[in-house]
Amino acid sequence: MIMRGGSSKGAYFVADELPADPDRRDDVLLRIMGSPDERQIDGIGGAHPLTSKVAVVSKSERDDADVDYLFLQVGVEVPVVSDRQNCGNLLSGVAAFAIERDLIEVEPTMDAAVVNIHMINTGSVATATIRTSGGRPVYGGATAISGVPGTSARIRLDFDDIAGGSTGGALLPSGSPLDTIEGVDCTLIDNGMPVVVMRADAVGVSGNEPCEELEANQELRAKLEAIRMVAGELMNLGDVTDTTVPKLTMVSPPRNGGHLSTRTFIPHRCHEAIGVLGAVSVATAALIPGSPANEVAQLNGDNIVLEHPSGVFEAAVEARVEPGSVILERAGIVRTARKIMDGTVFPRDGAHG
Ligand code: NQM
Repeated sequence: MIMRGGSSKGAYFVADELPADPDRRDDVLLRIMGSPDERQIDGIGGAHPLTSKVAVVSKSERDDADVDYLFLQVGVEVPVVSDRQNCGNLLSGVAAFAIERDLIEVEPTMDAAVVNIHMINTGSVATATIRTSGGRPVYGGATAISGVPGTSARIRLDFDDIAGGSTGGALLPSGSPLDTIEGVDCTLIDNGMPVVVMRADAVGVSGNEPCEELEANQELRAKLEAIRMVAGELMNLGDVTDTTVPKLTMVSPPRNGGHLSTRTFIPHRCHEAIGVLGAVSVATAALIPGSPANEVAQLNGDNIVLEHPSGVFEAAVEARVEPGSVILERAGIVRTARKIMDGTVFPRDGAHG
């Protein structure tokens, strides 16, 4: 099934429809998406990291989860399928997909389903609350999210205990709220997604530029990549040359009624908006005194509105900030998702390399 999940789009599979062996599975996925090819012309990928994504879903054996969700990022121009990052946008479609495929049952009389989703990539559990009718998902509704035209049914995602999921367990994997890399002050944070957060003016931009302008700025990109390489080591991610984490977010004061302005590289293309868990991590950084995000943010309350290139993203982060520590209580966000098509995909023949 092809679904839009939040502001991304991907192919959703029931796990046992794919080869169990990860190498064979990845080979099939590359041939399904049409990778490697900058246009993904011979497959169903959308020629951008945000539309070259896969969700693999199955019933969960865990007591605290209904379904397991594995996220796979399929390279566009490189023949690489990576499970090194999670994706909160595709996560938005997982509950509806699980109901569509009868992996979970919903009482026909209920108008909502609460689905606990074990996120295999990071080992933590998210709770999705989605609208249902007659035991099936409802996609139509009045909720708008930036980066997606029109409105759809509201999906609430709540996260508990997601800090350090990719980086060894700590919210601040380097042990400090502030590291200086290549002369730039950064907060290295993982509250669901490993992100390097830095001030836009510290890398020579205003932070208000459109994505195309930032992507065309070779000096900026070289600087960001140099920072990312060092940050990867400090964040316990090792050599990150070929991985999609950590992400890089440049922050600046808000300009459009939000609390903080953002521009994010994921990590080589500029995000048209901001990732879900990426946003939760950046919003959390904004709460930490001494972090570059906290310096430029104009906060009031638990709900943090991040401005991004196509609008705003609101994250509710409940945390207790005490001298020397940040105790996270819960994070929640609102998304939408939609079933686009359901059918049979024909992987192209032959080797992908
Ligand atoms: O951060 C893009 C997206 C994402 C990831 C990326 C995401 C998240 O927008 O949870 O959703 O950062 O690669 O789909």
